[in-house]
Parts: sequence; structure tokens; C-alpha cells
Amino acid sequence: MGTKILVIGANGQLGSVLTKELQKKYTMENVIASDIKKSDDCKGIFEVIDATDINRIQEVVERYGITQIYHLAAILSAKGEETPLTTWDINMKTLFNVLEVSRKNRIDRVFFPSSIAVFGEGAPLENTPDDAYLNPATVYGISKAAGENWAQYYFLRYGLDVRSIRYPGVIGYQSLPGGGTTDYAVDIYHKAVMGEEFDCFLKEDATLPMIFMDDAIRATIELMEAPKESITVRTSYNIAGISFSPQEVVNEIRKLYPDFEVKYNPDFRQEIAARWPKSIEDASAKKDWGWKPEFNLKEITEIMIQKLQEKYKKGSKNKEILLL
Ligand code: AKB
Repeated sequence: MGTKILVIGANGQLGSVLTKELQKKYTMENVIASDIKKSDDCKGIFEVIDATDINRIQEVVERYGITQIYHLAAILSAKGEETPLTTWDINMKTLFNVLEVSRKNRIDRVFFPSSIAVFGEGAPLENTPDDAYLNPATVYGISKAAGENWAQYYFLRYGLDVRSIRYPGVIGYQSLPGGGTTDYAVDIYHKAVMGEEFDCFLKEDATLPMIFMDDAIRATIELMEAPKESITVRTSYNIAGISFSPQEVVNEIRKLYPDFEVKYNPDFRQEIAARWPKSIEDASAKKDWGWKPEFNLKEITEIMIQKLQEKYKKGSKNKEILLL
């Protein structure tokens, strides 16, 4: 039987781009995109799935003979703090549903995204290693730290091949993030291209680990395609892209837009960012499946600005309409 992939959370920042890449690689008919609402942007097969409903996941898995699941649906760090218990319920319930359906249907491979949000006090802020102490201070981070352990549990107990990456902030022109602490690093490029002042919710020196969308997608597919024997981390792999502060992005943007204005008004998200690593050590990903990032801040800035200029030139000033 060939590979049949189900992407849960296919309308999201990462999911929408990953789905297209998987469709290119595995063909349109072998990738089933799903999310809680239908997307007009999705070209291939789409199923509406509320991932808190295990029967609905089961139905789609059976109908298409799914062999791999990418479970990307979650409430992120900043949004999650508005309703902590609901965030916990949704993030954990959807994961348990995916793990249970995968176990019962003998799914070959499952992808579960974790995050740098699993780290907090007690972990080194610079070059944080895979096995650093996990002491998350957001409900999102707690759900990801627990999720990593559940992923490992299903592997050890049932042999389910669950693989995971701890994503840094993801920066891409293709889609918009929603509800994260690292979202500023996408928004700032939109404001620059639209000729608007940027109001930054982090401090100018709040350095965080980030990764360009193309690197993040490549890492995900490389991990999922790696031979099973080479996977030695069954909780989640650290991956490093680059690290920068808001002021460093501003400086880079000003090389192209010298009049770009920014104001710093740190809010509760600064408290979240202050507990996260500034940079990540990713020796295991490099050793086990050959991980290597390709994009630095200069390249990311040039590509973001060029691609967003092209999109905004096409007409709309409204980035929601433009990108969806
Ligand atoms: C967030 O900011 O919550 C996410 C993440 C780092 O997982 N982008």
C-alpha cells in the first residue's frame, strides 16, 4: 500500500504550506487536508475535521486508508493564556485522539509538533540542548511538554512511530501565524512593506530562536522520511535555524526601507519570551537525520520583502484577504 497522508490543521501557518509541499511530493490524491473549517485556498482533497471528535478522525482515516498523520492543530502560547483550561483540553484531547486512532489503525508514522515553549526557568538560555530541564510557564508549553512524553509513551508501549520537532518561531510570507509570541517576526515584514509603523509587543533586545518557513518544512519532511532506526529521540528534536532580536530585524529591514519606524510597547508576551531560550543546540537532529538550516536573517529579510511586495502589488492592502 502506498503512502496516504492526513494533515490535521491544514489551514494554519505551517499546515497550509506543508500541505502544498506534501501534495507536490506525494501527489494531490495522496494528501488529505483537514481543518475545523473548509479553506478556499486548499486545492486538493479537503475534509472538515474537528480533531476533538475522535469518530470523525477515524471515519476519514478509514475512508482514505490513511498511513501517515501530521497533527498540527493546537492553540499557541499567547492565545492559550486567555483560556488556560480550554487550551489544555483542546491541545491534549486532539493529541490523544490522533494517538489512539493511529494506534488502532496501525498508522505507519505520526508527526506531532512541539515547540521551544517547552523550556523555561532552569534550562540554559544559550544553546539549550535537547535534554535540558523542561519547566514551561505557559499552558501551551505545558501541553507540548506533556505531549512529547505521550508521544514517547505510545512509541515505547505500542511501537507507534511518532516523530516530533520543537519548532522555533516560524517566519514565512505564504501564511499568517496566529496567537504566538513569535508572531511579531512575520507581522513586522507586512508593516514594512505596507509602509506602516510597527508596534512591537516584545522588547528590542528580546532574542528568540526562529526559522524560515522553507527550512521548517524541509526539516519536517526530512524527519518524517528518515529511516526508523536513525530516530533516537522519541520525545522531540530541537532544531535551530537562526536567532535574532526585534532590533536586529529592524536593522536588516532598514537596509531596504531606511525610513521604517518601530515603537516598543512590551506586553505580557515579553514575559513569555523572557523565559524561552535565546538559541538552540540541535546536535541530535544533525546527527540522526542530517538537519542543517539554510537561511540567515539577511536572506530571510530579502525574500520576505520581495515576496510580500509582489503580493501587495497585486492589489489589496488588506493582508488577511491577500493571504487567505
Ligand atoms: C508561539 O510563539 O507560540 C509559537 C511557538 C514558538 O511555538 N510560534
